[in-house]
Amino acid sequence: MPVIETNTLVNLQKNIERVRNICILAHVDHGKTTLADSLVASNGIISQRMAGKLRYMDTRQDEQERGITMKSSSISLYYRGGADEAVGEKDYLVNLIDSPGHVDFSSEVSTAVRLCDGAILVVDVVEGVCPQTRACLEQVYKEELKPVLVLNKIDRLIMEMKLKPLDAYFHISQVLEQVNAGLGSVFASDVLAKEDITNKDNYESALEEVDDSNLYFSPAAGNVIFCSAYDGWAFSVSDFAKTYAERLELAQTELEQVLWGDFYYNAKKKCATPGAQEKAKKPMFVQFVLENIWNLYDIIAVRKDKEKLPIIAEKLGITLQARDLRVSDPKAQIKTVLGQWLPIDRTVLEMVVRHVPAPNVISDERASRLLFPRNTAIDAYPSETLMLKEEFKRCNDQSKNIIVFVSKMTPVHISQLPQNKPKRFNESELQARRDEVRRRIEERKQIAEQTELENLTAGVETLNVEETTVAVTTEYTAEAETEPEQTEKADFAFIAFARIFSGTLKPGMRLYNLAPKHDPRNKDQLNLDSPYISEVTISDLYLFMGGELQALDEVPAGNIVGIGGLDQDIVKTATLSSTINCTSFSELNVMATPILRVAIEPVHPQDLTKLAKGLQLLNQADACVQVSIAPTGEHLITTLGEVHVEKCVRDLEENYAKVKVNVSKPIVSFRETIVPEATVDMVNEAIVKTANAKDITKKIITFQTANKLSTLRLIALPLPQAAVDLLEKHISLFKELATKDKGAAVSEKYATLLAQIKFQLTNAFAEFDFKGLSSLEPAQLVERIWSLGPRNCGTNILLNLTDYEHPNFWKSLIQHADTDAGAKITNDIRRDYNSSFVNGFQLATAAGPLCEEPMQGVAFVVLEWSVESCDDLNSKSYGPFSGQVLNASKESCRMGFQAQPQRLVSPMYSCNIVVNAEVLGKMYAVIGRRHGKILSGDLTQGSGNFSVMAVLPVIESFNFAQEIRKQTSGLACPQLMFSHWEIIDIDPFWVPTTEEEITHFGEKADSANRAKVYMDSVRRRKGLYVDEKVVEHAEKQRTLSKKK
Ligand SMILES: Nc1nc2c(ncn2[C@@H]2O[C@H](COP(=O)(O)OP(=O)(O)OP(=O)(O)O)[C@@H](O)[C@H]2O)c(=O)[nH]1
Ligand SMILES: [Mg+2]
Repeated sequence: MPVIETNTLVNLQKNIERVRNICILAHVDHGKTTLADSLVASNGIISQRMAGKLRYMDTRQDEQERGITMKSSSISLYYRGGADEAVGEKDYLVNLIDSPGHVDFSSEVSTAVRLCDGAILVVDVVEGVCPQTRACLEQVYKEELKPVLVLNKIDRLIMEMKLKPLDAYFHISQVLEQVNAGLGSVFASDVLAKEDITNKDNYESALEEVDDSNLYFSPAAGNVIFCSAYDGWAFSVSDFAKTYAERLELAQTELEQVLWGDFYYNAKKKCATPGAQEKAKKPMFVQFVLENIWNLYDIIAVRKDKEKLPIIAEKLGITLQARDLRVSDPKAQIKTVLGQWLPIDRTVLEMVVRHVPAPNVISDERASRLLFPRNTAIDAYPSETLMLKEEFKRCNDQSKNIIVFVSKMTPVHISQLPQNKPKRFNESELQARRDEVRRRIEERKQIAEQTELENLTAGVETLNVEETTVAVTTEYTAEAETEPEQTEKADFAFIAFARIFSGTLKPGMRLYNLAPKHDPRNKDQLNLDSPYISEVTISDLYLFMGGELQALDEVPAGNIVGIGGLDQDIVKTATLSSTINCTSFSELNVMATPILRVAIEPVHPQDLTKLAKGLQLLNQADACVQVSIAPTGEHLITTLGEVHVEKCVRDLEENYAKVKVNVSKPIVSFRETIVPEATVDMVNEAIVKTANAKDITKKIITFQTANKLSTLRLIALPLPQAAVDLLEKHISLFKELATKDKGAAVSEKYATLLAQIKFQLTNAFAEFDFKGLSSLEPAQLVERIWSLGPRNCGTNILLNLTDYEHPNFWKSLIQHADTDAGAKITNDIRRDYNSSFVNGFQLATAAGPLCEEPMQGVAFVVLEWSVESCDDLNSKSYGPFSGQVLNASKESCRMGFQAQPQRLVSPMYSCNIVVNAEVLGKMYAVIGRRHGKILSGDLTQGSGNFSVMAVLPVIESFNFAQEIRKQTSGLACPQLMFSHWEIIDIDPFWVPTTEEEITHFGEKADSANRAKVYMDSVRRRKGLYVDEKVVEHAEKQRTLSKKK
């Protein structure tokens, strides 16, 4: 295949109907990059023979070394349709983005998905649906992409698992079912989330009413490909339907419907009949498809029967070169034979072109979702903005309104930029160069002859040699001097990875960069003085070709493009437009939140400024890293996992900061909570409670402000788990509503959602044990919620049971933040100190007493709050009264918390590990040692492997992957993923009290208390007081020196 000229691609960019933007998604190692290789080879960029081995899209050195993709990268491919009538013999441009499958780089997937209209979902048929596959399905659904399913690594069923065609068929059907079940559950949860489930009857009807017939993957619907990316072949059922239509005397379209599924071929009646399994017949897919492929593998790879090869080739209608027949490697031969018979590039690209819509086919819903933020009413936008949606849907390259979305900033070494690369010469320039070189050689020859003659006569050869060496050295040093200066400038340029949604982009254009807070509904913001609008200049445009870039003169709407010159203006994502009436694009759907934090410091303190600069660049280059500075002055990076930390450190050391750095042990966040009194002690003996211990009033805190003019009484109680889960689930919603622009109306949808949450919270409150302190109904209690904390959105509740009437929490979320949310106008003096009280609660919940970590699941029930009205409130001796109220509220919350049994809450990772029976025991041991729990460990059907699902505390997870790999001789390779928060059910302050406990643990309970160890490590890190004795028994210490 000849290399495709850039011109061909550029011309196709203008023909919007012929453009397709797609990404390849899958779980790690399912074969995305291998598949991309085959498609790249179809454009002659790499050779067919090297496809699958080269992994062309993995351009980073560590990607090649580790064999995993770490970033998403794009390439533009040319495809000429042909085989399919719908596609026709036309030229197409396919912009393909390869994405990483490792969970640590999942936000790179989000950046890719946003720019595309379709996705190739790859699933390894042996491993089946894995956690990231589900996450990808969710992304595809949320971004409304048209997916195509590729069932990859079919060759492993033949060569590795040695399955018979019929068993393989059942195995593949199971995998397909799994994928569809995954898609179904994403779909169901979305439908249910939209419905109003406060009405019980709705629950059933919601799912029944929606049409999901087009949702699923099915070979008959033509959106499933069977493939072996490594062996270079792939087919869809229509390929075989075409071949067999004539022989079986059936119409091709009819055959497509029955070739997959429970149909067998009735040779007598010459028709496809359903019920193959019931009648113990061979399904048609086995008879006409799988058996053929199994046969070829048997002849070529198992029996290595070279004589049969030419006969097979003739039957399949392919030509084999003499060289192909001589090759001794059976894998290479498979690739030649099956690759020609069922070419992977043609099958995949054909399906993509047919299935994935062109960029100008954007549904109304998708356009609205991209352009308008979720919680706002669309009607409130000015007509200019609403009109943009129409242009956006048409994807018009002639439009004067330009809309561009930048999903990430890609670092590119400046030597890779086309303007810095040596220019390609055309033929006449080349000829001129050749002449010039020839002339110079002639000249040098003459000079050499001349000098030789002179030297001979003068006899001073040695001197001459010295001179030349000197000359060479000076030249070299001159070069060496200039080089560091260049690197000082900037080694990397950041190229914006973007898609044009409307208009045509040209270098030199000036556009507005619209910050996320830019809102055209707000008239005050619709002028250039708005702080959310800045102007940027487009300096260069590029076409992404894997690791290479090609300069472009203009790019029309609907295409993926690289934009230069925005380094200083954009950090991660941005919306660029020629009009300020455009909205800022909605945020990317993130699949995972970064939780692994490490502190970074330079080995040599003088390099600190370089490190700070490097961190800034890293922040820009990596979509999922968060860079911050701790209050203690440490530089922190928050990442998605260990592999991600390694990548960031490598980038810092080699590219961005160029200094050696020390990386701290990971810093893990904890949470603090309280639990109901234990009924059994640490040795499982029932605790007999004294009347005193049962007395709940002992737990009520009474606190007075310093000037004694305000008194409050409160108690801390553990919230029911259902309520905690509910609040946790909706944290982002509360956050969004709490920080929303003042005056902005909330959309109808959000009001319904809040009503639903209120309803569910009422149900959860039914379990709330108030210890007889309140006789209110759950629904009334929900109304009495004063605030959530910390930051107005956490899982802790401030509950007001006093006679004071607080501003209604629920109404304040929906309405204007400044109005007193429906509360009656009162002259209650406490109203003036309302915010001080709430802020005290916010501060207390943001940093608990155990180790200053946020609280979780605590209800602070205020039983009394009085303020004596008197002129002396702000008297000088005690400071402002509002400050005193804040302090009183904060301190009493902390004391109330301490009056209850306290616990640490640890973040937990979940991991899915597939191992064989031999190493299962070792793996259990590793998990047990790290205080993990096995949730399930089932035998996977047909493979003798166990699929183990486990959870383990994040703090115990360091080097877990490495240890497991070592213990199982590299057979198991777990991926850790954040799963949930779990209470560590050990009192950090526990000391043995009952007789049994003392017998069991000893008086001092020297065996380490895990919760205390965690707590102390956090306290030590934060420089808080740690209650520990360095020397326990000083008098018992003795010197073990020999007595003489
Ligand atoms: N047997 C077999 N191996 C395959 C096939 N496709 C890919 N592989 C192998 O699977 C491994 C992973 O392939 P990659 O293409 O790097 O997988 P990936 O999905 O890009 O992985 P990440 O980018 O890290 O998520 C490589 O060792 C490939 O050689 C296939 O069809 N058959
Ligand atoms: Mg890859």
